Amino acid sequence: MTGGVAALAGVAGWRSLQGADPDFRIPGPLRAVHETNEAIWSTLMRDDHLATEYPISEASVLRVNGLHGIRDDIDLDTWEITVLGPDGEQLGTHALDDIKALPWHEMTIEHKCIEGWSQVTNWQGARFSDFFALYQDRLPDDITHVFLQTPDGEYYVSVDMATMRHPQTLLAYDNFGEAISDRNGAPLRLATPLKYGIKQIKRIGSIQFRRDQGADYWGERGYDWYAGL
Ligand SMILES: Nc1nc2c(c(=O)[nH]1)N[C@H]1C(S)=C(S)[C@@H](COP(=O)(O)O)O[C@H]1N2
Ligand SMILES: [Mo]
Repeated sequence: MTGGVAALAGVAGWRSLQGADPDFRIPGPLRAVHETNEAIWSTLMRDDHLATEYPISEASVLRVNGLHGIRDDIDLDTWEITVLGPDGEQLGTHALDDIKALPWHEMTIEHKCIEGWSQVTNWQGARFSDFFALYQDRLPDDITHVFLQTPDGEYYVSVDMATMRHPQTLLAYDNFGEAISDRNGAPLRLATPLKYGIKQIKRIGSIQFRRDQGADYWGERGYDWYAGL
């Protein structure tokens, strides 16, 4: 009896998902759950709340997972990132040395993938907040999100500004004192223990400061947009 009711509820639930008006290509009811998560987690997350860090002896080079936007060879000598403002205007470009000129930070954190695995790993690079400071004066004060894309545009993420400005959100170029490998995201990737792996884009090609959420590769494919930890 209970099973039968549950099964019926399941069918009804599925029908209502199918019939729902898709916005951002996610059925409405699912999106509502995601938005509730976002409200809860963004309230819990504070600048002074730091994710756990681990001794480096417990860490290992991250297993490679996800090759969207990084299958082609990359010429590390000519790579640069393009920085865009909210209306798509180009604000600047940077070679890796510009990022390396920012204060160096290191963290040994747990990387969590929504596929159900996690691994303690080490990242070294610049805080995104220090990078943002290079542009803050030239940006309107209503920037709410950052949109990052691979050079070929195949993989892209958007992340809320509170996460991007958190001290444990890095533009990472090294791990364990060595350059990040190509398949782990050379020459520059996002690293943060505040989000699942899906947000930690490898091989950043462009960064846009936005007034709205912006596109998100896995968000558009039904995963929780906020992807908070
Ligand atoms: N460009 C790009 N970045 C990406 C992905 C991807 O497919 N392409 N996958 C994401 C996912 S799901 C995870 S778990 C992490 C894995 O990083 P790793 O390969 O260094 O372990 O990268 C993230 N960043
Ligand atoms: Mo992942």
